[in-house]
Amino acid sequence: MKKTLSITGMSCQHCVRHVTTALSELEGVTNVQVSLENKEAVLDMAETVSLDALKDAVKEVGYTVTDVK
Ligand SMILES: [Cu+2]
Repeated sequence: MKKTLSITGMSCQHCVRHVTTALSELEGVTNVQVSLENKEAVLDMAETVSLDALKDAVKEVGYTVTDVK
């Protein structure tokens, strides 16, 4: 299942790396692609992954998910 997360707070490639790592570490999440320009993360996830888990992982490293599509 492909998801696109809109994320606020990312300002440089360090931020991109933090978010990429945080999301990639979640069980069932793969192919994480974070774009600084588009302020979003695109990823594949298993149906067992909850949207809250995605949001919490991003929040824990200091950024905010504003939308999930
Ligand atoms: Cu940064």
